[in-house]
Amino acid sequence: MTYLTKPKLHHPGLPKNALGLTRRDYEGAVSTLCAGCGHDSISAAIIQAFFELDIPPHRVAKLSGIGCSSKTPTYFLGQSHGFNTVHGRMPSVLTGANLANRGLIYLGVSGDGDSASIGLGQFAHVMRRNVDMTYIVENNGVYGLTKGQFSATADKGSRSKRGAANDDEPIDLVMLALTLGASYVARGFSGDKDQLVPLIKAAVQHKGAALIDVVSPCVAFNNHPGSTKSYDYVREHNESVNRLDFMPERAPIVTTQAPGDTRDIVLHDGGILRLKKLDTGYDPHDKVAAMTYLESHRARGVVVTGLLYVAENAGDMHDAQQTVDTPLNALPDADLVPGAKALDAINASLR
Ligand SMILES: Cc1ncc(C[n+]2csc(CCOP(=O)(O)OP(=O)(O)O)c2C)c(N)n1
Ligand code: SF4
Ligand SMILES: [Mg+2]
Repeated sequence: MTYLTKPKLHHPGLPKNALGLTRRDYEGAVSTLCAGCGHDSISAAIIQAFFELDIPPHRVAKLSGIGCSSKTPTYFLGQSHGFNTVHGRMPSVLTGANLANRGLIYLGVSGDGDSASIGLGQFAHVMRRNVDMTYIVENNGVYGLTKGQFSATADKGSRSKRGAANDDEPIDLVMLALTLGASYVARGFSGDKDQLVPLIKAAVQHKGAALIDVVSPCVAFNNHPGSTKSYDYVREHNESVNRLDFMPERAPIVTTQAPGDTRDIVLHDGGILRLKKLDTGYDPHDKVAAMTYLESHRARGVVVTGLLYVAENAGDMHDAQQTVDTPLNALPDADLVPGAKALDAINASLR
């Protein structure tokens, strides 16, 4: 059996969102991942975020590659569009889908092997193009599905379950996304749902490429004392740059904190991302400062989490390419096939 279905009956008392849907309507099949896998906590956070955002599930397209992490879209948003692509190739399929139909909400789910090893080139270009999407990397530092080989995000010196040390420098996808031009860059921890849910909600509402690198321990192969992606290591070395609340557009905006303690960021749909500052010097609009902050903390073995960088008005691939507003499947034949005269004109212009 490759997946289990859940009973369809809902308890009548379950809380409903503005669409009259319950949290159960945002779930998928029962997970077959190892008990305690961080990926399952991320699925739960995704379910919570989409439920709270009142998003109709059929408006979402969820895409993934190959890996335990890439299996997870089966376990959430069971009524959404789904495409499980080839290992490391999710970004190009997502880009194509987004170009064809900009009317959907795109959610890419990937692993550290899927994105930082085999799929690094694809990752780079989808960030560089600022494709409008939420891209979640479920980062455990290993190839979980193929039994625990180091991935390209494993920290130098960290040890495998069998004791071998990783000799190579890690790729930090957060740092890379900043360099490549992503307009929303965050890091979360699967064990901190209070931080992760608002990060996902704001990423979904952000226009442009939104990366959330989520440290997600693999309990089967990378949750031992020598690992820097274990539950214990991240709990002991996690430093959160900010705490967030996401407030939908319709919510009244009430300032309850003293000036200087919070900062409101208005997203393109009017939603408000309210940052509660934990580190007083941290400004998520300053990319260079974010990079310096990340690097100085990494050198001390500190895992920095929270919203690290956001550019609210960066635009996206459609703006850059000046595409039509209407999804291609909604364009009339006359626009899609302009006819021989238009073709002749194009050909003439190229002579
Ligand atoms: C082209 C190709 N190469 C290799 C594999 C074998 N393979 C499947 S999943 C995987 C690694 C998955 O690691 P990651 O993306 O970190 O996901 P995790 O299982 O850790 O969540 C590999 C190497 C494959 N399926 N396809
Ligand atoms: S092998 Fe690791 S990543 Fe895969 S389901 Fe088990 S705990 Fe999760
Ligand atoms: Mg992995």
